[in-house]
Amino acid sequence: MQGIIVKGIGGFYYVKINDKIYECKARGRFRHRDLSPLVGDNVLIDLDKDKGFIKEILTRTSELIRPAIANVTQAFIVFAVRQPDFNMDLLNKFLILCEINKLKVVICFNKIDLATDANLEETVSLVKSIGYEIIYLNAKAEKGIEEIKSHLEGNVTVFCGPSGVGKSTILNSILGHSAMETGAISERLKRGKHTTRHCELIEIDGGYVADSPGFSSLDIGFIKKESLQLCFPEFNKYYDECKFSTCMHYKEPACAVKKAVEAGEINNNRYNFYVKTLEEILNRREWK
Ligand SMILES: Nc1nc2c(ncn2[C@@H]2O[C@H](COP(=O)(O)OP(=O)(O)OP(=O)(O)O)[C@@H](O)[C@H]2O)c(=O)[nH]1
Ligand SMILES: [Mg+2]
Ligand SMILES: [Zn+2]
Repeated sequence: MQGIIVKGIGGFYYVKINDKIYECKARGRFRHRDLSPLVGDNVLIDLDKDKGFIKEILTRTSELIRPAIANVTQAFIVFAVRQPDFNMDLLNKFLILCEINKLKVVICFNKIDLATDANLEETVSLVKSIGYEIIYLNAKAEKGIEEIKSHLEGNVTVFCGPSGVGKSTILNSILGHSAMETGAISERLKRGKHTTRHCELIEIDGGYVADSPGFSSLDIGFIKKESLQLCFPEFNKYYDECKFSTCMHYKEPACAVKKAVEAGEINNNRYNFYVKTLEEILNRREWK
């Protein structure tokens, strides 16, 4: 029988087949192959009364490490305009991971009720220059929720972002009830309390949505240096004009990407992040 893993807790996987959920264990052989089942995996299971065993994981179309989830088709990257403060480096890293996995991306700015005009404008113009779709929300007052809903059909959508930005609050507004636990921002630390502990898929009209635990760091060190530039979609239209076909847009002369940065067509901040990440990747290789 084939189903989809909607939740995984303490070595048990909850596999949905039609409208029933089966508690399953994974067969040991996955561990030998360094493969463990993920939420979102399409799996084949054997049933013994009501207990199930996962016997095969079907090929994944995408795989995220943080949050750990498979077969997602789109990511809503959620940040708050304040409480906790917006973090451009973290957004850049997550965008890279989404591009590597070829996911559709929507950037959500939540808590617009807390924004002072100046800080919102600055952040937004930086993010707009990248070119991704942006949705503004005040999830507590259910503002922006309809716009989110209009993107969900036919997709497996993960909501990700730092702790306390309001991912679970958005999910609850979409679902129309408090399915997810939410937590107030810590007054002392000014950040979330890491309320959500697990990824969980929830079926909605014509698709799935997943809440996920907040994160404060992401590892992108495994990316190949040649792949990195492909993760910056706004560089795309300039590649062909670089003098060298192998141009990394780094120290090479006659680089069209660098010219576009100088001309203000590509955002400086994004280019600097590209260079910083490229150098990290290059340095890592040297020491190996
Ligand atoms: N002012 C304001 N507060 C909000 C808004 N959306 C959510 N919150 C509050 O922000 C706090 C954190 O919300 P959560 O939904 O738990 O955040 P989360 O992103 O799920 O956090 P983790 O589960 O820790 O990753 C809660 O106290 C929410 O009530 C909003 O639009 N405006
Ligand atoms: Mg949460
Ligand atoms: Zn170049």
